[in-house]
Amino acid sequence: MINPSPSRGIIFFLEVIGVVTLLVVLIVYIRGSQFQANQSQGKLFLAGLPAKSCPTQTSVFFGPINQSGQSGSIKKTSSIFKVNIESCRVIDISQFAKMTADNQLIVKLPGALAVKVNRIIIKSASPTVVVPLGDVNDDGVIDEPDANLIRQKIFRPVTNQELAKLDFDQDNRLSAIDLAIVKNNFGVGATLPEGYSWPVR
Ligand SMILES: [Ca+2]
Ligand SMILES: [Ca+2]
Repeated sequence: MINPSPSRGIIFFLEVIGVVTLLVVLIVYIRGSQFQANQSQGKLFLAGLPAKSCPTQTSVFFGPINQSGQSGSIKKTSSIFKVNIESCRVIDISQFAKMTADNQLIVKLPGALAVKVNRIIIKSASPTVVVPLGDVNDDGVIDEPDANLIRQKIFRPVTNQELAKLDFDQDNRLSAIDLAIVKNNFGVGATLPEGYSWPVR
């Protein structure tokens, strides 16, 4: 007669090991998530930038959604902030944390379209916005005129001032990659409320 007790004991032991392992994995995962959330608190991450691109400063608009005349309490110039970019990709937005449903946050990098950042993005674990580069002429749209400005200068000597405006991948030369970045980002970005204008590069 076979005694089933040893095999049942082994199975029970394996089940306990399995449960403990699962608990450990879950605890590590939850602690990792909390750590990531804490690390991201008050930070906004920039995506969609070329590898060598390292913007150092951005313009941030923070103000009421409706600016059509009744919002006299906020002066226009006080609603646009210059914010430094940390590690080429991170913006500290903790000063705008008290964002309500009546406010909006818009981020604009030089040469890029403005990006609206809604409250859902800000409250996520790793708030991230994609930055559409390519607005050469700073008119709030990335389209053929921007691409043509690069075509006119490509393969020709350019001044440092022109390079600062046209070299989107920041490899210190004007190439087909800069043109491709513009063409890939054809589209319309977020605009400022009426009466505002972004600082021109
Ligand atoms: Ca443009
Ligand atoms: Ca380039």
